[in-house]
Amino acid sequence: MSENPNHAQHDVAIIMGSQSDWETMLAASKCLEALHVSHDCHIVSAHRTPDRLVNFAKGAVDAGYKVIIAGAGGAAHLPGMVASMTRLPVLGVPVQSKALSGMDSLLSIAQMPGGIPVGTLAIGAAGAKNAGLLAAAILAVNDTALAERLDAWRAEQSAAVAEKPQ
Ligand code: RP5
Repeated sequence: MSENPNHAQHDVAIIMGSQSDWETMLAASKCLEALHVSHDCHIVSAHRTPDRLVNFAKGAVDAGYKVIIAGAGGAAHLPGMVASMTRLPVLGVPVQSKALSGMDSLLSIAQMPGGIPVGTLAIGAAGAKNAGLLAAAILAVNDTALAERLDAWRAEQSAAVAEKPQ
């Protein structure tokens, strides 16, 4: 992870509000790794590192990112604030909070006012995994090789489901 989030050239940026979010957001990174999608991961807190947030969001297009995955919990302002400062698609992952089991995160991320969209996924690791898959699907629109890898990943998933319970 580089010190300056805007130095590296990657298709996807995974950002999260805290080190404590990494356990959840790892699922997005693993998914992108499996599909060979270049990405990097950074801690960017809307509340604790506001300058880092502004630098990241305003520099994201020039840095070459095409999709941003942003995970946060509690009063989860990170995805919406990033979306307000970049035209790149932002996929928000509500991290499960201790106090309210992630309902606070979900509503904070999903209930954006009209005009600044955040694509909101499910609470927790399932949402992070799906954010990775959705980022790959967005990139696959203009990347035939990635589209084939995504199709193969999905076919493998289907093949792994038994017809009868064991
Ligand atoms: C949010 O506060 C983070 O996204 C995290 O989910 C939550 C708790 O952060 P820590 O207190 O664990 O650093 O900003």
